[in-house]
Amino acid sequence: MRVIHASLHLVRLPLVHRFRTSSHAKDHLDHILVRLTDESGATGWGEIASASDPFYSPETVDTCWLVAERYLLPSVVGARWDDPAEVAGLWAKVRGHQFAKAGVDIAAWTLWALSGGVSLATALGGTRASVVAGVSLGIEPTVDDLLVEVGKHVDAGYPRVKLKIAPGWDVEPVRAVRAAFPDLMLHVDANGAYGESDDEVRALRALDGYGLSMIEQPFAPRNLLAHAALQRDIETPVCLDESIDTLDDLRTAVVLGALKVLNIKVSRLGGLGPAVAAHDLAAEHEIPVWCGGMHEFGVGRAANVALSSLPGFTLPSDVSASDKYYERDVVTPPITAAAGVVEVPTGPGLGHTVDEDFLASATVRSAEIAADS
Ligand code: OSB
Ligand code: MG
Repeated sequence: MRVIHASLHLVRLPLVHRFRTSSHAKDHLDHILVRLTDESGATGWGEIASASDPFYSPETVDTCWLVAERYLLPSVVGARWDDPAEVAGLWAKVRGHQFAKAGVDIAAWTLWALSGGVSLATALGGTRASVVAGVSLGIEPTVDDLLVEVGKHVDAGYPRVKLKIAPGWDVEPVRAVRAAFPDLMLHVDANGAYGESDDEVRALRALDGYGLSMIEQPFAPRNLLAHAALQRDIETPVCLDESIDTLDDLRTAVVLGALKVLNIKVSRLGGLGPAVAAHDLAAEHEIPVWCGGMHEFGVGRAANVALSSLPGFTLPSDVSASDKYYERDVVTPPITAAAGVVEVPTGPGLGHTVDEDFLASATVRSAEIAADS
């Protein structure tokens, strides 16, 4: 396989509902779509799902654009490779910048699957025909507003709800949601907002009494020791998200006892290849995994669905339908869920077509990189 042309498309979509986490609030998102074209004219799409600001990860849309345009795509365009797992080797000297790498990696996988006539899920080793989706709900202005949001998604059939928490917005909303929905599979995600003060650790320990399926990333990303200490004190599994950017991070966290559950995000790990490797390593240690999201547009969302079809993804993934976030998605058909279940496409490649006319109308900026000969 030889990619002879690549393009980047900065695309803006409005969100149907304002999303607030411990660090920020968003009304629209800008993601970068990556298109790779091979010698036969076949195209593979990927998505760089970085946030605009460096609050979840150090990367931003602007750093991703710079790194993809200056380093990643020039190393891929013109190079020969047989397997998408080799593509990361083309940019091996580039440290970090996982989100930027992930977008190009996804495009290479979708192009390869399409050319081989297999679905992306099959190319990755997926075994499930459908995946169970959960929803991630942001911090709401009031507990009553939150209860309305939870009710809406429970009514839509989603079997698992995750709530964003932050110091001061934790025990009270969790108690209210648990009282209203006693049997709901519920978990919380702090995005690293807690410190190790007595008050903040006490609040986290208090959450142990609400039958949560996990507490996700309570402490800062590099603070594995605090996660290990909390996990020793509580029954609820600690799940790591921001702490795990590489397989080395995962190995260290396992040795320290810093997690019982892993959130696998394609973007955070730098692509589908490393995401599959993290799935395999977690399985060796009997750590259940699920696929986290970054409010992906349809391209990244379809890649998350394909990944979630691997056997170790035994917990519901953040792969809710496109319409939870966007009025109109960049792919047709959009990703849909019925009673909280998303079917895994069986057609070649991504299984969804990029709507190029709509994409053009929502594109803010683009760039092209072509092979010299
Ligand atoms: O921590 O999982 C997170 C969105 C932006 C940044 C971080 C996170 C999230 C989500 C979104 O929870 C989940 C989704 O895409 O449905
Ligand atoms: Mg998270």
